[in-house]
Amino acid sequence: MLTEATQRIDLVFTLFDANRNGVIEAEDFELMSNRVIAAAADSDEAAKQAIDTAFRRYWTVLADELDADGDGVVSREEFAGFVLAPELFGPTAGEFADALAALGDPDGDGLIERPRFVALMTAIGFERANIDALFDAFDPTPEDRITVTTWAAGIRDYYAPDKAGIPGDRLVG
Ligand SMILES: [Ca+2]
Ligand SMILES: [Ca+2]
Repeated sequence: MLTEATQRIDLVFTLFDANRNGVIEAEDFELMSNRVIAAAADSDEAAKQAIDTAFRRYWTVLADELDADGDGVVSREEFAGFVLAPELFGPTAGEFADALAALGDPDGDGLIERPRFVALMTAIGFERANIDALFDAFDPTPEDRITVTTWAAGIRDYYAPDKAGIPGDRLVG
């Protein structure tokens, strides 16, 4: 496990605890889902449904794998299992990545404009300066757009324990 990956995991816990009560639970994922969908009001219903499904599945997998004492919430200590077994979340993160990237491209041209990217990432809970640094790391076009596939791949890398020096590290710090 690389230090960069551990730092990303810490950030993930803080992000997932959307209602800031110190544990991760179903309500946190409902909050994130609602905020992200609100930030993508002009996306079609299928894309909104897909991201809502992805958020729900993410919580279900998280609870199944990490809620060791079965109290229905994942504590910071229990979340350490995320660090030990990130491969458990690969497929879930992949589905989430595809759904989120699709939500960022309502006109279906395969490109995501910076304002859209900022709106979605802000809704999830990231800081503006880090969001811009990440977007820049994805090597935007002269029109200040990135491709959907670049973003989806970036989200997958973010959850990979053996990756360092990736664009997602711009979100840490
Ligand atoms: Ca919470
Ligand atoms: Ca628990």
